[in-house]
Amino acid sequence: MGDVGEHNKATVLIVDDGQGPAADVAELVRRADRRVLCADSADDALSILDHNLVDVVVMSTGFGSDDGFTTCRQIRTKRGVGDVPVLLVSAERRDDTIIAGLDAGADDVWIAPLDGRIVAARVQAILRLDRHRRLLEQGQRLTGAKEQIAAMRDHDGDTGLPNRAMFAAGLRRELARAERSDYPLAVLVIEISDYDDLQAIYGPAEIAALHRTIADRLSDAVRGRALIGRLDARCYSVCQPLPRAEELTHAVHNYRRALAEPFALDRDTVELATSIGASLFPNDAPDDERLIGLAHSAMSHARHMGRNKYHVLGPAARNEARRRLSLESLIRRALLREDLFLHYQPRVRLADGAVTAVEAFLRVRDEAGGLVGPQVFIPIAEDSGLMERLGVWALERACADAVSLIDAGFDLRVAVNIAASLFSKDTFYSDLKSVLGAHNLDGTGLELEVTESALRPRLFGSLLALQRHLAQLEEEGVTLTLDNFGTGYSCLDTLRHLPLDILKIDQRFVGAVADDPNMAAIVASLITVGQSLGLRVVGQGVEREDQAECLRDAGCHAAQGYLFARPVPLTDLHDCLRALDERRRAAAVPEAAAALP
Ligand code: G
Ligand code: MN
Repeated sequence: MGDVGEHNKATVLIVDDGQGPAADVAELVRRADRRVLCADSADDALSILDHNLVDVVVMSTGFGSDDGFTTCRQIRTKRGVGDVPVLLVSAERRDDTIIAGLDAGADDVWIAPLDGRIVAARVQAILRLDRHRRLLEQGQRLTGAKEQIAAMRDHDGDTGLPNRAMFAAGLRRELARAERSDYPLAVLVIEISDYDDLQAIYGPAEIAALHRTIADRLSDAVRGRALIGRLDARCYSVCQPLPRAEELTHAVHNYRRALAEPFALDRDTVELATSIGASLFPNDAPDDERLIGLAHSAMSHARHMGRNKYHVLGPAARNEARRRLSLESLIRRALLREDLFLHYQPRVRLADGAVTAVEAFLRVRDEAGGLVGPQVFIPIAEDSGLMERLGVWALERACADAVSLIDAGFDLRVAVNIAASLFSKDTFYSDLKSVLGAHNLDGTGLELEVTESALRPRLFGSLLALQRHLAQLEEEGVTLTLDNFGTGYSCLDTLRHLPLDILKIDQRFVGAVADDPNMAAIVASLITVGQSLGLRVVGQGVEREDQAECLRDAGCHAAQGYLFARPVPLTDLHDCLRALDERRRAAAVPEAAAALP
Protein backbone atom coordinates (compact mmCIF):
# COMPACT_ATOMS: atom_id res chain seq x y z
CA MET A 1 0.00 0.00 0.00
CA GLY A 2 1.37 3.40 -0.97
CA ASP A 3 1.94 6.21 1.45
CA VAL A 4 -1.00 8.51 1.93
CA GLY A 5 0.08 12.10 1.63
CA GLU A 6 -2.28 14.90 2.68
CA HIS A 7 -2.61 15.90 -0.95
CA ASN A 8 -3.09 12.45 -2.41
CA LYS A 9 -6.58 11.42 -3.20
CA ALA A 10 -7.29 8.67 -0.66
CA THR A 11 -9.18 5.58 -1.80
CA VAL A 12 -12.15 4.39 0.25
CA LEU A 13 -13.68 0.96 -0.23
CA ILE A 14 -17.41 0.84 0.55
CA VAL A 15 -18.71 -2.65 1.30
CA ASP A 16 -22.50 -2.78 1.12
CA ASP A 17 -25.25 -4.34 -0.99
CA GLY A 18 -26.96 -0.99 -1.63
CA GLN A 19 -29.45 -1.46 1.23
CA GLY A 20 -27.24 -0.97 4.28
CA PRO A 21 -26.10 2.13 6.13
CA ALA A 22 -22.64 2.19 4.49
CA ALA A 23 -24.30 2.90 1.15
CA ASP A 24 -25.12 6.41 2.36
CA VAL A 25 -21.49 6.93 3.28
CA ALA A 26 -20.38 6.45 -0.34
CA GLU A 27 -22.01 9.66 -1.41
CA LEU A 28 -20.72 11.60 1.60
CA VAL A 29 -17.15 10.35 0.95
CA ARG A 30 -17.32 11.18 -2.72
CA ARG A 31 -18.31 14.70 -1.84
CA ALA A 32 -15.27 14.92 0.43
CA ASP A 33 -13.17 14.34 -2.73
CA ARG A 34 -12.04 10.76 -2.07
CA ARG A 35 -11.81 7.98 -4.63
CA VAL A 36 -14.55 5.43 -3.98
CA LEU A 37 -14.56 1.72 -4.78
CA CYS A 38 -17.61 -0.44 -4.08
CA ALA A 39 -18.02 -4.10 -3.19
CA ASP A 40 -21.32 -5.87 -2.49
CA SER A 41 -20.01 -9.16 -1.05
CA ALA A 42 -17.16 -10.37 1.13
CA ASP A 43 -15.45 -12.11 -1.80
CA ASP A 44 -15.74 -8.99 -3.86
CA ALA A 45 -14.24 -6.88 -1.06
CA LEU A 46 -11.30 -9.23 -0.52
CA SER A 47 -10.57 -9.35 -4.22
CA ILE A 48 -10.66 -5.54 -4.52
CA LEU A 49 -8.24 -5.32 -1.59
CA ASP A 50 -5.95 -7.69 -3.42
CA HIS A 51 -5.81 -5.55 -6.51
CA ASN A 52 -6.08 -1.96 -5.27
CA LEU A 53 -4.34 0.32 -2.85
CA VAL A 54 -7.19 0.99 -0.43
CA ASP A 55 -6.72 3.52 2.38
CA VAL A 56 -9.93 2.92 4.36
CA VAL A 57 -12.66 0.28 4.31
CA VAL A 58 -16.17 1.43 5.29
CA MET A 59 -18.42 -1.62 5.68
CA SER A 60 -21.97 -2.29 6.79
CA THR A 61 -22.45 -4.84 9.57
CA GLY A 62 -24.66 -6.83 7.21
CA PHE A 63 -24.84 -7.00 3.40
CA GLY A 64 -26.44 -9.70 1.24
CA SER A 65 -25.72 -13.05 2.85
CA ASP A 66 -22.41 -11.85 4.39
CA ASP A 67 -21.76 -9.93 7.55
CA GLY A 68 -19.27 -7.20 8.38
CA PHE A 69 -17.83 -8.86 11.48
CA THR A 70 -16.71 -12.03 9.68
CA THR A 71 -15.46 -10.05 6.71
CA CYS A 72 -13.48 -7.77 9.00
CA ARG A 73 -11.79 -10.81 10.56
CA GLN A 74 -10.99 -12.13 7.09
CA ILE A 75 -9.39 -8.81 6.15
CA ARG A 76 -7.34 -8.78 9.35
CA THR A 77 -5.79 -12.16 8.61
CA LYS A 78 -5.16 -11.39 4.96
CA ARG A 79 -1.50 -11.16 4.00
CA GLY A 80 -0.41 -7.68 2.88
CA VAL A 81 -3.66 -5.85 3.57
CA GLY A 82 -4.39 -6.94 7.13
CA ASP A 83 -3.63 -3.53 8.59
CA VAL A 84 -5.96 -1.36 6.45
CA PRO A 85 -8.27 0.75 8.66
CA VAL A 86 -11.80 -0.76 8.75
CA LEU A 87 -14.90 1.19 9.85
CA LEU A 88 -18.10 -0.72 10.47
CA VAL A 89 -21.45 1.05 10.07
CA SER A 90 -24.52 -0.29 11.84
CA ALA A 91 -28.12 0.91 11.80
CA GLU A 92 -28.66 -0.40 15.34
CA ARG A 93 -27.54 1.53 18.35
CA ARG A 94 -26.58 -1.40 20.59
CA ASP A 95 -23.54 -1.72 22.81
CA ASP A 96 -22.90 -5.37 21.87
CA THR A 97 -22.81 -4.44 18.17
CA ILE A 98 -20.06 -1.93 18.92
CA ILE A 99 -18.14 -4.40 21.09
CA ALA A 100 -18.53 -7.21 18.51
CA GLY A 101 -17.25 -4.84 15.79
CA LEU A 102 -14.17 -3.80 17.77
CA ASP A 103 -13.58 -7.45 18.73
CA ALA A 104 -13.64 -8.38 15.05
CA GLY A 105 -10.77 -5.94 14.51
CA ALA A 106 -12.65 -2.85 13.26
CA ASP A 107 -10.97 0.47 14.06
CA ASP A 108 -14.30 2.08 14.85
CA VAL A 109 -18.03 1.33 14.71
CA TRP A 110 -20.39 4.08 13.54
CA ILE A 111 -24.10 4.14 14.14
CA ALA A 112 -26.37 5.41 11.34
CA PRO A 113 -27.91 7.83 10.56
CA LEU A 114 -24.70 9.71 9.90
CA ASP A 115 -23.98 13.37 9.55
CA GLY A 116 -22.08 14.18 6.34
CA ARG A 117 -19.60 16.58 7.90
CA ILE A 118 -18.83 14.26 10.77
CA VAL A 119 -18.20 11.31 8.39
CA ALA A 120 -15.80 13.42 6.31
CA ALA A 121 -13.94 14.55 9.45
CA ARG A 122 -13.75 11.04 10.85
CA VAL A 123 -12.40 9.58 7.61
CA GLN A 124 -9.84 12.37 7.63
CA ALA A 125 -8.89 11.56 11.25
CA ILE A 126 -8.57 7.85 10.52
CA LEU A 127 -6.31 8.53 7.53
CA ARG A 128 -4.12 10.81 9.62
CA LEU A 129 -3.82 8.19 12.34
CA ASP A 130 -3.02 5.56 9.77
CA ARG A 131 -0.31 7.74 8.25
CA HIS A 132 1.32 8.21 11.64
CA ARG A 133 1.16 4.49 12.25
CA ARG A 134 2.93 3.81 8.96
CA LEU A 135 5.65 6.36 9.60
CA LEU A 136 6.22 4.69 12.94
CA GLU A 137 6.32 1.30 11.29
CA GLN A 138 8.83 2.48 8.72
CA GLY A 139 11.06 3.59 11.55
CA GLN A 140 10.61 0.24 13.21
CA ARG A 141 11.38 -1.53 9.97
CA LEU A 142 14.71 0.27 9.84
CA THR A 143 15.51 -0.77 13.39
CA GLY A 144 14.13 -4.19 12.47
CA ALA A 145 16.59 -4.47 9.58
CA LYS A 146 19.44 -3.71 11.93
CA GLU A 147 18.14 -6.32 14.31
CA GLN A 148 17.85 -8.78 11.46
CA ILE A 149 21.48 -8.24 10.50
CA ALA A 150 22.42 -8.82 14.12
CA ALA A 151 20.18 -11.89 14.16
CA MET A 152 21.94 -13.36 11.15
CA ARG A 153 25.14 -13.21 13.14
CA ASP A 154 23.44 -14.92 16.07
CA HIS A 155 21.43 -17.52 14.19
CA ASP A 156 22.27 -20.53 12.12
CA GLY A 157 21.76 -19.84 8.42
CA ASP A 158 20.16 -23.21 7.59
CA THR A 159 17.57 -23.37 10.32
CA GLY A 160 17.22 -19.89 11.80
CA LEU A 161 17.90 -21.46 15.21
CA PRO A 162 20.15 -19.63 17.68
CA ASN A 163 23.81 -20.50 17.15
CA ARG A 164 26.09 -21.61 19.96
CA ALA A 165 26.73 -18.15 21.45
CA MET A 166 23.07 -17.16 21.20
CA PHE A 167 21.93 -20.48 22.65
CA ALA A 168 24.32 -20.06 25.57
CA ALA A 169 22.91 -16.56 26.19
CA GLY A 170 19.35 -17.96 26.12
CA LEU A 171 20.41 -20.75 28.45
CA ARG A 172 21.79 -18.19 30.92
CA ARG A 173 18.38 -16.47 30.97
CA GLU A 174 16.64 -19.81 31.47
CA LEU A 175 19.03 -20.66 34.30
CA ALA A 176 18.21 -17.41 36.07
CA ARG A 177 14.51 -18.19 35.74
CA ALA A 178 14.90 -21.79 36.89
CA GLU A 179 16.90 -20.64 39.88
CA ARG A 180 14.28 -18.04 40.87
CA SER A 181 11.39 -20.44 40.56
CA ASP A 182 13.33 -23.49 41.72
CA TYR A 183 12.76 -26.07 39.02
CA PRO A 184 15.32 -28.31 37.26
CA LEU A 185 16.56 -27.70 33.72
CA ALA A 186 17.77 -30.33 31.26
CA VAL A 187 20.47 -29.53 28.71
CA LEU A 188 20.67 -31.97 25.80
CA VAL A 189 23.35 -32.20 23.14
CA ILE A 190 22.20 -34.13 20.08
CA GLU A 191 24.76 -35.17 17.48
CA ILE A 192 23.86 -36.44 14.02
CA SER A 193 25.95 -39.58 13.43
CA ASP A 194 27.84 -40.28 10.21
CA TYR A 195 27.61 -36.63 9.27
CA ASP A 196 30.73 -36.79 7.06
CA ASP A 197 29.14 -39.57 5.06
CA LEU A 198 25.93 -37.59 4.60
CA GLN A 199 27.94 -34.62 3.39
CA ALA A 200 29.89 -36.80 1.02
CA ILE A 201 26.70 -38.15 -0.56
CA TYR A 202 24.39 -35.14 -0.61
CA GLY A 203 24.90 -31.60 -1.83
CA PRO A 204 24.83 -28.50 0.41
CA ALA A 205 21.24 -27.65 -0.60
CA GLU A 206 19.97 -31.07 0.46
CA ILE A 207 21.95 -30.97 3.69
CA ALA A 208 20.49 -27.53 4.47
CA ALA A 209 16.98 -28.86 3.79
CA LEU A 210 17.69 -31.80 6.09
CA HIS A 211 18.68 -29.38 8.84
CA ARG A 212 15.46 -27.41 8.40
CA THR A 213 13.49 -30.62 8.83
CA ILE A 214 15.53 -31.57 11.90
CA ALA A 215 14.91 -28.12 13.39
CA ASP A 216 11.17 -28.38 12.62
CA ARG A 217 10.92 -31.81 14.21
CA LEU A 218 12.76 -30.72 17.32
CA SER A 219 10.52 -27.65 17.61
CA ASP A 220 7.40 -29.77 17.13
CA ALA A 221 8.55 -32.10 19.87
CA VAL A 222 8.69 -29.31 22.45
CA ARG A 223 6.22 -29.82 25.29
CA GLY A 224 5.58 -26.60 27.11
CA ARG A 225 8.61 -24.35 26.75
CA ALA A 226 12.10 -25.15 25.49
CA LEU A 227 15.06 -23.45 23.88
CA ILE A 228 16.60 -25.08 20.81
CA GLY A 229 19.92 -24.12 19.24
CA ARG A 230 22.45 -25.38 16.77
CA LEU A 231 25.91 -25.72 18.31
CA ASP A 232 27.82 -26.62 15.14
CA ALA A 233 27.37 -28.42 11.84
CA ARG A 234 26.35 -31.72 13.39
CA CYS A 235 25.21 -30.82 16.91
CA TYR A 236 21.94 -29.42 18.21
CA SER A 237 21.19 -28.48 21.78
CA VAL A 238 17.94 -28.27 23.71
CA CYS A 239 17.33 -26.60 27.04
CA GLN A 240 14.16 -27.99 28.59
CA PRO A 241 12.66 -26.93 31.92
CA LEU A 242 11.48 -30.03 33.78
CA PRO A 243 8.75 -30.43 36.38
CA ARG A 244 10.99 -32.91 38.24
CA ALA A 245 14.58 -34.12 37.77
CA GLU A 246 13.22 -37.65 37.22
CA GLU A 247 11.70 -36.47 33.92
CA LEU A 248 15.15 -36.14 32.34
CA THR A 249 15.26 -39.46 30.47
CA HIS A 250 11.69 -38.87 29.40
CA ALA A 251 12.73 -35.58 27.79
CA VAL A 252 15.67 -37.30 26.07
CA HIS A 253 13.36 -39.96 24.62
CA ASN A 254 10.95 -37.33 23.45
CA TYR A 255 13.54 -35.55 21.27
CA ARG A 256 15.05 -38.83 20.16
CA ARG A 257 11.70 -40.04 18.89
CA ALA A 258 11.34 -36.82 16.95
CA LEU A 259 14.44 -37.64 14.91
CA ALA A 260 13.90 -41.41 14.69
CA GLU A 261 11.40 -41.24 11.81
CA PRO A 262 13.02 -41.48 8.36
CA PHE A 263 13.86 -38.26 6.51
CA ALA A 264 13.20 -37.60 2.84
CA LEU A 265 16.50 -36.54 1.33
CA ASP A 266 16.93 -35.99 -2.39
CA ARG A 267 14.46 -38.74 -3.33
CA ASP A 268 16.06 -41.09 -0.79
CA THR A 269 14.62 -42.09 2.53
CA VAL A 270 17.31 -41.73 5.15
CA GLU A 271 17.27 -42.82 8.75
CA LEU A 272 19.50 -40.71 10.93
CA ALA A 273 21.33 -42.15 13.88
CA THR A 274 21.93 -39.79 16.78
CA SER A 275 24.00 -39.70 19.92
CA ILE A 276 22.46 -37.73 22.75
CA GLY A 277 24.00 -36.54 25.99
CA ALA A 278 22.19 -34.75 28.79
CA SER A 279 23.14 -32.78 31.85
CA LEU A 280 20.91 -31.41 34.56
CA PHE A 281 20.74 -28.10 36.39
CA PRO A 282 21.29 -27.67 39.31
CA ASN A 283 22.53 -31.24 39.93
CA ASP A 284 25.44 -31.38 37.47
CA ALA A 285 26.69 -27.83 37.06
CA PRO A 286 25.70 -24.24 37.86
CA ASP A 287 26.39 -22.43 34.58
CA ASP A 288 25.71 -22.57 30.85
CA GLU A 289 29.26 -23.38 29.79
CA ARG A 290 29.68 -26.35 32.10
CA LEU A 291 26.16 -27.67 31.45
CA ILE A 292 26.75 -27.66 27.69
CA GLY A 293 30.25 -29.12 28.22
CA LEU A 294 28.96 -31.93 30.40
CA ALA A 295 26.10 -32.71 28.03
CA HIS A 296 28.63 -32.75 25.22
CA SER A 297 30.88 -35.18 27.11
CA ALA A 298 27.88 -37.37 27.87
CA MET A 299 27.09 -37.29 24.15
CA SER A 300 30.65 -38.41 23.27
CA HIS A 301 30.25 -41.19 25.80
CA ALA A 302 27.00 -42.22 24.10
CA ARG A 303 28.73 -42.10 20.73
CA HIS A 304 31.38 -44.50 21.95
CA MET A 305 28.66 -46.89 23.11
CA GLY A 306 27.38 -47.21 19.55
CA ARG A 307 24.76 -45.87 17.20
CA ASN A 308 21.52 -44.34 18.46
CA LYS A 309 22.60 -44.31 22.07
CA TYR A 310 21.96 -41.69 24.66
CA HIS A 311 23.68 -40.97 27.90
CA VAL A 312 22.39 -39.19 30.92
CA LEU A 313 24.97 -38.25 33.49
CA GLY A 314 25.09 -40.52 36.53
CA PRO A 315 27.59 -40.25 39.41
CA ALA A 316 30.22 -42.45 37.70
CA ALA A 317 29.68 -40.90 34.32
CA ARG A 318 29.79 -37.48 35.89
CA ASN A 319 33.30 -38.22 37.13
CA GLU A 320 34.25 -39.52 33.71
CA ALA A 321 32.80 -36.37 32.13
CA ARG A 322 34.75 -34.20 34.57
CA ARG A 323 37.93 -36.11 33.74
CA ARG A 324 37.33 -35.57 30.02
CA LEU A 325 36.64 -31.90 30.56
CA SER A 326 39.77 -31.39 32.61
CA LEU A 327 41.84 -33.27 30.03
CA GLU A 328 40.34 -31.10 27.32
CA SER A 329 41.35 -27.95 29.14
CA LEU A 330 44.76 -29.52 29.77
CA ILE A 331 45.20 -30.01 26.02
CA ARG A 332 44.05 -26.46 25.30
CA ARG A 333 46.47 -25.09 27.85
CA ALA A 334 49.27 -27.29 26.53
CA LEU A 335 48.66 -26.03 23.00
CA LEU A 336 48.69 -22.46 24.24
CA ARG A 337 51.93 -22.83 26.20
CA GLU A 338 53.46 -25.40 23.86
CA ASP A 339 53.59 -27.78 26.81
CA LEU A 340 53.66 -30.61 24.29
CA PHE A 341 56.41 -33.07 23.57
CA LEU A 342 57.38 -35.57 20.94
CA HIS A 343 59.00 -38.80 22.00
CA TYR A 344 60.74 -40.84 19.34
CA GLN A 345 60.82 -44.60 18.95
CA PRO A 346 63.36 -46.14 16.56
CA ARG A 347 62.23 -48.60 13.90
CA VAL A 348 64.68 -51.38 13.22
CA ARG A 349 65.24 -53.32 10.00
CA LEU A 350 64.93 -56.99 10.92
CA ALA A 351 67.54 -58.17 8.41
CA ASP A 352 70.45 -56.21 9.87
CA GLY A 353 69.24 -54.21 12.87
CA ALA A 354 69.74 -50.84 11.16
CA VAL A 355 67.43 -48.01 12.24
CA THR A 356 65.47 -46.86 9.20
CA ALA A 357 63.08 -44.44 10.85
CA VAL A 358 61.96 -42.98 14.18
CA GLU A 359 58.27 -42.58 14.96
CA ALA A 360 57.14 -39.46 16.79
CA PHE A 361 54.61 -39.94 19.60
CA LEU A 362 52.84 -36.94 21.07
CA ARG A 363 52.81 -36.42 24.83
CA VAL A 364 51.08 -33.77 26.91
CA ARG A 365 52.33 -32.69 30.31
CA ASP A 366 49.67 -32.72 33.04
CA GLU A 367 49.37 -30.45 36.09
CA ALA A 368 51.48 -32.74 38.25
CA GLY A 369 54.28 -32.62 35.68
CA GLY A 370 53.64 -36.17 34.48
CA LEU A 371 53.20 -37.02 30.82
CA VAL A 372 49.88 -38.08 29.36
CA GLY A 373 50.04 -40.51 26.46
CA PRO A 374 48.09 -40.51 23.22
CA GLN A 375 45.76 -43.38 24.19
CA VAL A 376 44.36 -41.09 26.89
CA PHE A 377 44.19 -37.72 25.22
CA ILE A 378 43.69 -38.48 21.53
CA PRO A 379 40.04 -39.61 21.83
CA ILE A 380 39.35 -36.44 23.82
CA ALA A 381 41.26 -34.22 21.41
CA GLU A 382 39.29 -35.75 18.56
CA ASP A 383 35.96 -35.19 20.27
CA SER A 384 36.74 -31.60 21.09
CA GLY A 385 38.09 -30.73 17.66
CA LEU A 386 41.64 -30.13 18.89
CA MET A 387 43.22 -32.98 16.96
CA GLU A 388 44.01 -30.88 13.94
CA ARG A 389 45.92 -28.29 15.92
CA LEU A 390 47.82 -31.02 17.75
CA GLY A 391 48.62 -32.67 14.42
CA VAL A 392 49.91 -29.45 12.89
CA TRP A 393 52.07 -28.82 15.94
CA ALA A 394 53.49 -32.37 15.81
CA LEU A 395 54.22 -32.07 12.10
CA GLU A 396 56.09 -28.79 12.55
CA ARG A 397 58.15 -30.07 15.45
CA ALA A 398 58.90 -33.42 13.80
CA CYS A 399 60.19 -31.65 10.67
CA ALA A 400 62.45 -29.43 12.78
CA ASP A 401 63.73 -32.48 14.68
CA ALA A 402 64.24 -34.45 11.45
CA VAL A 403 66.54 -31.70 10.19
CA SER A 404 68.56 -31.77 13.42
CA LEU A 405 68.87 -35.59 13.28
CA ILE A 406 69.95 -35.56 9.64
CA ASP A 407 72.43 -32.76 10.40
CA ALA A 408 73.83 -34.89 13.25
CA GLY A 409 74.62 -37.57 10.69
CA PHE A 410 71.76 -40.02 11.22
CA ASP A 411 70.38 -41.51 8.01
CA LEU A 412 66.70 -41.98 8.82
CA ARG A 413 63.18 -40.67 8.33
CA VAL A 414 60.93 -39.16 10.97
CA ALA A 415 57.46 -40.73 10.97
CA VAL A 416 54.48 -38.64 12.17
CA ASN A 417 50.99 -39.92 12.97
CA ILE A 418 48.39 -37.83 11.15
CA ALA A 419 44.69 -37.94 12.07
CA ALA A 420 42.14 -38.49 9.31
CA SER A 421 40.60 -35.04 9.83
CA LEU A 422 43.92 -33.31 9.21
CA PHE A 423 45.07 -35.64 6.45
CA SER A 424 41.88 -35.16 4.42
CA LYS A 425 41.87 -31.36 4.66
CA ASP A 426 41.90 -29.57 1.31
CA THR A 427 44.91 -27.57 2.37
CA PHE A 428 46.90 -30.47 3.83
CA TYR A 429 49.22 -30.81 0.85
CA SER A 430 49.97 -27.10 0.55
CA ASP A 431 50.37 -26.76 4.33
CA LEU A 432 52.77 -29.70 4.35
CA LYS A 433 54.76 -28.23 1.51
CA SER A 434 55.17 -24.96 3.32
CA VAL A 435 56.25 -26.74 6.52
CA LEU A 436 58.85 -28.72 4.55
CA GLY A 437 59.96 -25.51 2.86
CA ALA A 438 60.15 -23.56 6.11
CA HIS A 439 62.47 -26.17 7.65
CA ASN A 440 64.33 -26.84 4.45
CA LEU A 441 63.56 -30.55 4.82
CA ASP A 442 63.43 -32.83 1.82
CA GLY A 443 60.23 -34.88 1.59
CA THR A 444 62.29 -38.07 1.74
CA GLY A 445 63.12 -37.28 5.37
CA LEU A 446 59.45 -37.49 6.33
CA GLU A 447 57.01 -40.37 6.72
CA LEU A 448 53.29 -39.93 7.33
CA GLU A 449 51.43 -42.64 9.23
CA VAL A 450 47.69 -42.71 8.65
CA THR A 451 45.08 -45.26 9.64
CA GLU A 452 42.61 -46.92 7.31
CA SER A 453 39.96 -44.39 8.30
CA ALA A 454 42.05 -41.61 6.70
CA LEU A 455 42.10 -43.46 3.38
CA ARG A 456 38.35 -43.62 2.80
CA PRO A 457 37.70 -42.28 -0.70
CA ARG A 458 34.52 -40.60 0.58
CA LEU A 459 36.56 -38.22 2.73
CA PHE A 460 38.11 -36.85 -0.44
CA GLY A 461 35.00 -36.95 -2.61
CA SER A 462 36.13 -39.88 -4.76
CA LEU A 463 38.78 -42.55 -5.14
CA LEU A 464 40.33 -40.45 -7.88
CA ALA A 465 40.62 -37.44 -5.56
CA LEU A 466 42.22 -39.62 -2.89
CA GLN A 467 44.66 -41.01 -5.44
CA ARG A 468 45.54 -37.49 -6.55
CA HIS A 469 46.07 -36.44 -2.93
CA LEU A 470 48.44 -39.35 -2.30
CA ALA A 471 50.21 -38.86 -5.63
CA GLN A 472 51.05 -35.26 -4.66
CA LEU A 473 52.60 -36.46 -1.41
CA GLU A 474 54.47 -39.19 -3.27
CA GLU A 475 55.84 -36.58 -5.63
CA GLU A 476 57.30 -34.72 -2.65
CA GLY A 477 59.18 -37.91 -1.79
CA VAL A 478 57.20 -38.40 1.43
CA THR A 479 56.85 -42.02 2.61
CA LEU A 480 53.23 -43.09 3.18
CA THR A 481 52.39 -45.68 5.80
CA LEU A 482 49.13 -47.42 6.56
CA ASP A 483 49.13 -47.61 10.38
CA ASN A 484 47.43 -50.20 12.61
CA PHE A 485 46.64 -52.45 9.68
CA GLY A 486 44.15 -55.18 10.49
CA THR A 487 42.06 -53.14 12.91
CA GLY A 488 39.96 -51.25 10.36
CA TYR A 489 37.86 -52.29 7.42
CA SER A 490 40.06 -51.49 4.48
CA CYS A 491 38.87 -52.56 1.12
CA LEU A 492 41.89 -54.39 -0.24
CA ASP A 493 40.89 -53.50 -3.75
CA THR A 494 41.01 -49.82 -2.81
CA LEU A 495 44.42 -50.23 -1.17
CA ARG A 496 45.68 -51.83 -4.37
CA HIS A 497 45.03 -48.56 -6.17
CA LEU A 498 46.82 -46.34 -3.65
CA PRO A 499 50.49 -45.34 -3.87
CA LEU A 500 51.39 -46.50 -0.33
CA ASP A 501 54.88 -47.53 0.81
CA ILE A 502 54.54 -49.28 4.15
CA LEU A 503 51.99 -51.37 6.00
CA LYS A 504 52.20 -51.43 9.79
CA ILE A 505 50.70 -54.40 11.57
CA ASP A 506 48.92 -53.46 14.75
CA GLN A 507 50.49 -54.40 18.05
CA ARG A 508 47.50 -56.44 19.16
CA PHE A 509 48.46 -59.02 16.49
CA VAL A 510 52.16 -58.80 17.18
CA GLY A 511 51.62 -59.18 20.93
CA ALA A 512 50.24 -62.72 20.50
CA VAL A 513 52.20 -63.82 17.44
CA ALA A 514 54.62 -66.05 19.38
CA ASP A 515 52.03 -67.52 21.76
CA ASP A 516 48.99 -68.24 19.64
CA PRO A 517 49.34 -70.29 16.43
CA ASN A 518 46.13 -68.78 15.04
CA MET A 519 47.53 -65.32 15.54
CA ALA A 520 50.79 -66.41 13.92
CA ALA A 521 48.76 -67.52 10.89
CA ILE A 522 46.88 -64.21 10.80
CA VAL A 523 50.10 -62.19 11.03
CA ALA A 524 51.64 -64.31 8.26
CA SER A 525 48.68 -63.61 6.01
CA LEU A 526 48.72 -59.87 6.82
CA ILE A 527 52.38 -59.84 5.82
CA THR A 528 51.54 -61.70 2.61
CA VAL A 529 48.81 -59.17 1.83
CA GLY A 530 51.30 -56.33 2.32
CA GLN A 531 53.89 -58.00 0.13
CA SER A 532 51.44 -58.75 -2.64
CA LEU A 533 50.41 -55.10 -2.60
CA GLY A 534 54.10 -54.31 -3.12
CA LEU A 535 54.53 -52.76 0.33
CA ARG A 536 57.17 -53.08 3.00
CA VAL A 537 55.68 -54.50 6.21
CA VAL A 538 56.49 -53.26 9.70
CA GLY A 539 55.44 -54.94 12.97
CA GLN A 540 54.80 -52.67 15.95
CA GLY A 541 54.70 -53.39 19.67
CA VAL A 542 57.48 -55.99 19.60
CA GLU A 543 58.46 -56.66 23.20
CA ARG A 544 60.21 -60.03 23.04
CA GLU A 545 62.89 -61.68 20.97
CA ASP A 546 60.60 -64.58 19.96
CA GLN A 547 58.05 -62.11 18.56
CA ALA A 548 60.75 -60.46 16.44
CA GLU A 549 61.83 -63.95 15.33
CA CYS A 550 58.28 -64.83 14.18
CA LEU A 551 57.98 -61.60 12.24
CA ARG A 552 61.37 -62.04 10.58
CA ASP A 553 60.49 -65.62 9.58
CA ALA A 554 57.18 -64.48 8.10
CA GLY A 555 58.98 -61.98 5.89
CA CYS A 556 58.39 -58.82 7.87
CA HIS A 557 60.73 -56.02 6.85
CA ALA A 558 61.12 -54.00 10.04
CA ALA A 559 59.84 -53.78 13.62
CA GLN A 560 59.30 -51.35 16.45
CA GLY A 561 58.76 -51.98 20.12
CA TYR A 562 60.14 -51.99 23.64
CA LEU A 563 62.46 -54.86 22.67
CA PHE A 564 64.54 -52.40 20.65
CA ALA A 565 63.75 -49.11 22.36
CA ARG A 566 61.07 -47.24 24.22
CA PRO A 567 59.97 -43.86 22.88
CA VAL A 568 62.42 -41.24 24.23
CA PRO A 569 62.75 -37.45 24.05
CA LEU A 570 64.94 -36.05 21.27
CA THR A 571 67.70 -35.27 23.77
CA ASP A 572 68.00 -39.00 24.62
CA LEU A 573 67.45 -40.20 21.08
CA HIS A 574 71.05 -39.68 19.96
CA ASP A 575 72.35 -42.00 22.70
CA CYS A 576 69.59 -44.48 22.01
CA LEU A 577 70.41 -44.57 18.29
CA ARG A 578 74.13 -44.98 19.01
CA ALA A 579 73.39 -47.87 21.38
CA LEU A 580 71.28 -49.59 18.74
CA ASP A 581 74.09 -49.12 16.24
CA GLU A 582 76.56 -50.71 18.67
CA ARG A 583 74.22 -53.65 19.06
CA ARG A 584 73.93 -54.02 15.30
CA ARG A 585 77.71 -54.06 14.85
CA ALA A 586 78.13 -56.55 17.69
CA ALA A 587 75.50 -58.85 16.17
CA ALA A 588 77.11 -58.55 12.74
CA VAL A 589 80.56 -59.62 14.03
CA PRO A 590 79.89 -63.39 14.39
CA GLU A 591 78.61 -63.51 10.81
CA ALA A 592 81.68 -61.66 9.60
CA ALA A 593 83.84 -63.98 11.72
CA ALA A 594 82.06 -67.03 10.36
CA ALA A 595 82.83 -65.86 6.84
CA LEU A 596 86.52 -65.95 7.66
CA PRO A 597 88.37 -69.10 6.82
O1 G B 1 48.47 -45.99 17.66
P1 G B 1 49.95 -46.34 17.69
O2 G B 1 50.21 -47.75 17.30
O3 G B 1 50.77 -45.37 16.85
O4 G B 1 50.38 -46.18 19.22
C1 G B 1 51.59 -46.61 19.65
C2 G B 1 51.67 -46.48 21.15
O5 G B 1 52.19 -47.69 21.66
C3 G B 1 52.60 -45.38 21.63
O6 G B 1 52.01 -44.67 22.67
C4 G B 1 53.83 -46.10 22.10
O7 G B 1 54.42 -45.45 23.23
C5 G B 1 53.30 -47.46 22.49
N1 G B 1 54.28 -48.52 22.24
C6 G B 1 55.37 -48.50 21.44
N2 G B 1 56.02 -49.67 21.48
C7 G B 1 55.35 -50.47 22.35
C8 G B 1 55.54 -51.81 22.80
O8 G B 1 56.45 -52.53 22.44
N3 G B 1 54.60 -52.29 23.68
C9 G B 1 53.56 -51.53 24.10
N4 G B 1 52.71 -52.06 24.96
N5 G B 1 53.36 -50.26 23.69
C10 G B 1 54.24 -49.74 22.81
MN1 MN C 1 51.90 -45.04 14.37
